[in-house]
Amino acid sequence: MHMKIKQITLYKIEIPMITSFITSFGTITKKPTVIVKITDEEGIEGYGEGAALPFPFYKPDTTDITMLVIKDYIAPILLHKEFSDIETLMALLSPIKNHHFAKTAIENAVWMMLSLKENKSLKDLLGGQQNKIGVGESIGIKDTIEETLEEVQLRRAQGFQRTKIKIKPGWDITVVKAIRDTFGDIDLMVDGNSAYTLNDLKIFKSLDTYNLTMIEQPLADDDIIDHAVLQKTLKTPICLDESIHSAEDARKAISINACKIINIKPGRVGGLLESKKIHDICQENGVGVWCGGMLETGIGRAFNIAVASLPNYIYPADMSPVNLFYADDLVKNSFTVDDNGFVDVPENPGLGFEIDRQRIKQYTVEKILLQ
Ligand code: OSB
Ligand code: MG
Repeated sequence: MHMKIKQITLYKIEIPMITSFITSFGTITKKPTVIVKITDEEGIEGYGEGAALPFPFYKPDTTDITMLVIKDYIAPILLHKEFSDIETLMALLSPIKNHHFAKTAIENAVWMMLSLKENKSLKDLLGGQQNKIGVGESIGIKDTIEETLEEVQLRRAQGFQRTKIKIKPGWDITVVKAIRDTFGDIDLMVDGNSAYTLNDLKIFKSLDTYNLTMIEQPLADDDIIDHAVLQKTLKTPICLDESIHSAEDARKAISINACKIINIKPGRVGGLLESKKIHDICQENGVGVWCGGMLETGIGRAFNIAVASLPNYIYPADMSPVNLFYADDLVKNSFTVDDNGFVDVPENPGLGFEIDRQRIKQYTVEKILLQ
């Protein structure tokens, strides 16, 4: 399939959040995002999202850096250049180091374009096999344990399959204990977002007695060595998030037993193709994966849903509906979670959801046309 991008439109979007999301690295009260629209010579369009955070406290990238990298580095490489598939697209972008959120925005848009041109769903293009994916909620740090218990109760009643709570030193064992005491043996996990070190071994030894499904990214994002040391002392599987940027990272982490599970976020690893490669290497090594999120709008979430249909996505995804965090969405028929905690994987070509151009316009705070 020959593709050539004639025009890239960059939108910095800001939809008001209806609730803050508190993690060990900071509080997210505003979540601007980057939407790209690409147009080819036949007028076919693709949309993608680069869902970096507004600050460099999760990964070095930010929303503004993502805008800049697309404008000054990705667009000059890609515009009017012919390429045949996603592999060649990513090879063209490979001189740009990291900046995975920016690459993901473009890569997503090309997947959507390809899906329309080939008249095949994203799921089929990727080789997905699951028609629906299980979903859990990621619950931010709250002021009180009571508030946390209420949220767990509400989401469980709505069908969400597992509960993930954000932890930080001082907000870990007591919350886990309170949830276990109240809800018994539910599917429960914690996410440390790199807030701990090996000096906190006592905390992990205690968490290890609560039968958690996994402990997500307890230690530094650049330290798979210490994660391997920690994993050796724990029964609870460690899941890596921030430490994994590529299939190569996954291979290395698996080879030293730094984790037993990997959270794959397309935005963090540079798109769906790299996500699939990580999925494959994990599958070959008996390491289960699941789809994480970056509080994307319905556009970014659509790509996450598609890739999560691959067979080795065996744990529930962080796929809360967009309206849990935002006052509005950029697609008209946003996904919903059913009573059993499943989200349907679209079967139609393209994004699978209808883009709401009027909403994109309404929430755009900066627009750049590149051609
Ligand atoms: O560590 O998984 C994380 C959100 C922003 C940054 C990091 C993380 C998260 C989440 C939210 O946990 C998951 C979602 O998008 O629903
Ligand atoms: Mg995480």
